[in-house]
Amino acid sequence: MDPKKQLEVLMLFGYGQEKDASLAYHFPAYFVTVPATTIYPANTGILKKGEFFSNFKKKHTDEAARVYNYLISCDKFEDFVKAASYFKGILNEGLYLYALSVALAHRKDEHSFDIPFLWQLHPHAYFSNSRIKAALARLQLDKPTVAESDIVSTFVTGTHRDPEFKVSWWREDIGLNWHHAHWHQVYPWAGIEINGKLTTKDREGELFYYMHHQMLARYDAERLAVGLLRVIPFDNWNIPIQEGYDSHLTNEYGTLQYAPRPSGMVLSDNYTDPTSPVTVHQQSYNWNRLLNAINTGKFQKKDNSYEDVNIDNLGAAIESSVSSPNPDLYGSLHNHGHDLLSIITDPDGRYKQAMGVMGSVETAVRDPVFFRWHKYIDNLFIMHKNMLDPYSADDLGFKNITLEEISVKVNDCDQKENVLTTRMEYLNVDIYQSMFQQENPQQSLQVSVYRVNHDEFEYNMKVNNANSNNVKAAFRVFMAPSFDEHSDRFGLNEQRRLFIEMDKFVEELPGNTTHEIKRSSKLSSVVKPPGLSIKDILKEVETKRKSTKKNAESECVCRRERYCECGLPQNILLPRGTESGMMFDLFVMVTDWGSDNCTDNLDQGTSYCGVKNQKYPDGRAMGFPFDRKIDVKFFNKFLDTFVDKFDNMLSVPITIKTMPTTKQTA
Ligand code: CUO
Repeated sequence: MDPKKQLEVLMLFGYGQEKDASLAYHFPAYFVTVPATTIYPANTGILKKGEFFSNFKKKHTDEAARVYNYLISCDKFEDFVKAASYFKGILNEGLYLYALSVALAHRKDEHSFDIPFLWQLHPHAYFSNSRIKAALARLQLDKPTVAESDIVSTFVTGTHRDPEFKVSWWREDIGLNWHHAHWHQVYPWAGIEINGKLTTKDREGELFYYMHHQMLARYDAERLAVGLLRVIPFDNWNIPIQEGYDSHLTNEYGTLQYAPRPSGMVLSDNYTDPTSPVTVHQQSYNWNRLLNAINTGKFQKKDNSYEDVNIDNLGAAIESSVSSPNPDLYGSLHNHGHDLLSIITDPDGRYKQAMGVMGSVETAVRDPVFFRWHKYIDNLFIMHKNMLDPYSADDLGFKNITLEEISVKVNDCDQKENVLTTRMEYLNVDIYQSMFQQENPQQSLQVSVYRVNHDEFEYNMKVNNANSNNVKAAFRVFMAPSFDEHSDRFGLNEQRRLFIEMDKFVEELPGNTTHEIKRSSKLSSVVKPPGLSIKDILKEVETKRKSTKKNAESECVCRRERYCECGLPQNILLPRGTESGMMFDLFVMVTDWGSDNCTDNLDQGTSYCGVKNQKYPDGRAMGFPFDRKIDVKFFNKFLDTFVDKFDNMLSVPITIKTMPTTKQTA
């Protein structure tokens, strides 16, 4: 890390605001006022400050893409900082934050930079204005700690009259929302410009399917635990949507409220911009064309040639990203769905209402309709997957490798083997140094968050390699609820869709031996490292500045060389379960990492974000082996009969118990 550059990056996010004289020596003069020059892209600064930026409106994202692609193209860091400072002055706040984040995720600087928690940069997308105001008021009284009344007001978005409120704590988890927003910054559908062409990244369309598919699987596990039905896809657009939602969020000035979405609304055409309306009919046409492509296995291209449908180009077409095989024909089904749902209460803008949370990747996950919309989208991917041949015995097996035992155990606890424990907890987070407030590094502004967490646990596995040589093996760890809404055991081809990826890691297995593996839950490939606040980053900057140059060089192992702010937050790794204990099937499969044809770089967060500027680090289909129908010749209705057929797989029933206690975490 170069401390000077890291500090400049923090400044671009708003830290400093040229007000802290003690830090002034760090700041180049060009931070103060940056004049426009003819080299900066035109058509920027169109979306006015104070308005809501939507990731699903083409005009907004096109403007953002002009900015981030310019920022990525600045070879010299100093030019990047100058340009970003200029844009900070003229752009809409949300658009600037998104464009700067995308640029930093894709620039090829010598070292990557630490980016603070998104809720610290943009707290209004995570906390209601009234909670932020209450915290500020406490600060002025010199009582920065969280008051009991504030903890209670964590539950402001609903009541138990609404069944969906039973799982609002999960949808509103700030780490989950951060994960979703960050994923879309790393994979922006408007594309990254390479050699003058807008492109998407390796397997971006497939990852669009898979990352959202996994969110659905996790959400369904939470719903089953509280007695709700699994998500019903939003596929009849002409009937009222029963599940309403009010986020209680506003813009950063508290002047515009994200529009609440009352129960019983019906989708209407979006005529807020009559020059480019988004209509429900058009969505139906696009849906039909996509169905036709899936059923025939062919996309029709612009020049009337055909391209075979695969999961990656299907993801690009449905989202739709710049890699869509034919955007004129297949439209923008997913993005327009978000858009229509976000303006459902004021579809032609006659009341000048702001959009609802479905319009932004930072907030969309909060709304129950997000999951209904994405289940509908997921169904299209499943239709395609269901048309593929099931995996063969060769695909599924691993010769001479026998998985002999698997189990899980909570660390440092008397809990029995194969019983995992979760609990709800309160966490105080500091949102003081945000983009929109003046700051004093000595102070903190605490807001209490109510969230699930689990006791750390360990996987224990025993695997035999009967080959004479060493073998590199991938361990694919999944779990899924064992019983459906009626307490009937899930059949495998239904349960398939509910398997949650828990971890994926590579081990070298010595020849002719039985190998014991212990793997900590903390290392999971689906979670991100804990993340850093602005204060944490400043502390690192200060340490680096004080260290000798030699030390600074040797210490320069940058934690963001990968996309390591990607992935689920640690606290959400395990489904919450129930007080009496919810049954899950833990499944582990060992595959040949040699033929999986990948790098060994399976680190935290890689399952959902890949590795920066490299190919996705797993050659198998995402979700393998559950992404395709399982051939009936390999099983007799249930998972255990499938596992019995293959030595390289095992499953074991486990229980997840949620403990009745809550605890305060600093
Ligand atoms: Cu992530 Cu719909 O794509 O929100």
